[in-house]
Formats: sequence, C-alpha cells, structure tokens
Amino acid sequence: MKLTLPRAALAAAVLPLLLWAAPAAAEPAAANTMDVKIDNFTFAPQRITVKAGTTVTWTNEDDIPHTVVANQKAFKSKVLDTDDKYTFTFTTAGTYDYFCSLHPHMTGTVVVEPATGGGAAP
Ligand SMILES: [Cu+2]
Repeated sequence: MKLTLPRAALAAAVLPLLLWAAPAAAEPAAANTMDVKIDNFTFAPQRITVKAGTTVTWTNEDDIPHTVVANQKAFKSKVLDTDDKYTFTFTTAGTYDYFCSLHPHMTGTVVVEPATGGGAAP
C-alpha cells in the first residue's frame, strides 16, 4: 500500500512558505527592475530605458533557445532554453546594444541613464 499522505502533507507545509516568500521577494521596490521577454524571435520591448543600478531580467518564452549578448561584451548569457532567465545589473550609464548569438538578426537595446538624473535640485 502506497502512502500518499506525506506528499499532501508536504504541499500543505510548503504552500504557506510560498505565500510568505512572495511579498518578501517583491519588497525591494527601491531596487529598479525591468523585464524583457524573448518570444517569436523578438526581444520585447525591443528597446528599454532604465536608470543605472537597474537589474534587467530576460525570460525566454520562445520554444527554442536564445542568448542575450552585448555587442560590446558588457554582458553575455548562456544559452537560454524555454523559460530560462538571464539577469544583468546595469551600473554604468550608456547605450547597450545586444543580440542573440544564435539568431543575430534578433537585436535589442538597453539605454542606461545616470541614477541621479543629473543636477541637484535648486
Ligand atoms: Cu535567438
């Protein structure tokens, strides 16, 4: 006779942990984040503008592997299979063009602005 109870008991034990962890994970609202999805051979949004210090997360929602590689080699992901993610934190202002090394016609741009916005308030 198989015992199925432990599995149910485990789920019951884990669920509250997930519920507890969710708000905690979303809490650092001060840390800027931006999501870019990869779908149908496209980075979307294709161009984003963020403040320095922003962490960008690319998620491959396509059925085939992709990569995220900066033209200037500032960052380079491994091969991302479906639902894999790649994150990179942009600390230096500038314009970062990137592409998929497997499909070089796939391109995107991250524009990073200085975190302070420049200039002190009067
Ligand atoms: Cu690709």
